[in-house]
Amino acid sequence: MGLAHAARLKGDDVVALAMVGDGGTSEGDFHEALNFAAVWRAPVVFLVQNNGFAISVPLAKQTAAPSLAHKAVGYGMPGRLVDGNDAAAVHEVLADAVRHARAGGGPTLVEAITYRVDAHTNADDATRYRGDAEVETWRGHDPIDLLEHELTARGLLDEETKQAARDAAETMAADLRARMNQDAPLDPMELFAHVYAEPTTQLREQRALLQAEIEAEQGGTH
Ligand SMILES: Cc1ncc(C[n+]2csc(CCOP(=O)(O)OP(=O)(O)O)c2C)c(N)n1
Repeated sequence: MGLAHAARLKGDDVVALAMVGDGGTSEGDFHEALNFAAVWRAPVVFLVQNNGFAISVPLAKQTAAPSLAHKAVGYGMPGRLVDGNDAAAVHEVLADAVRHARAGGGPTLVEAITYRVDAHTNADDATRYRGDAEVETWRGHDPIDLLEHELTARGLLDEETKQAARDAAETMAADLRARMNQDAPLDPMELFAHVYAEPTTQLREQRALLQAEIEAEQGGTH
């Protein structure tokens, strides 16, 4: 929201896309951003990826609204609900919202309905809070499979193009992993810099503790 507003003040032709999860819509920042965006008619599109869960918390415990898109009404902006597993539909709705923002119409709230078929992280056991049947149903609605099926049925995708897309994706992923592994190691002591102009007593104590730990480790006593 801030970026979109700043861009407009500077006269830059920018539309910002802000993405948030269903759980994220319960945060105060979400409401403040939507409110300011609508009041200032900022060129921003809010995309809520509603995958049903915030880690283990289901949507019913995040909101009592009929849908997350409904929230747009209260802020005074258009709200759109779209099948998040239908790539063409998502593209259509977002393109519309971007055109609306670019023309000075202000923000749009888009809710894309989807599902998180895997656990939140590898530390999360999703079987504790949902059934297998539900997961299997959604596996059958994989957005990439659906798009592939649709394009193939329309004669717009052949085996060669599919393989080229898979190869390009693999190359991109491998390149990203390689570049991440090349990141220079960070100095852990930097954790304490730039927090306060004058470090607090507590921060100085923590800094000394970490320094001692690092020195002990380097000295081989651990
Ligand atoms: C302010 C804050 N509170 C709590 C967390 C811990 N946390 C990390 S992810 C997450 C759930 C987010 O849910 P959602 O927005 O639906 O995203 P998704 O699970 O789909 O990635 C929480 C509570 C956090 N990162 N920041």
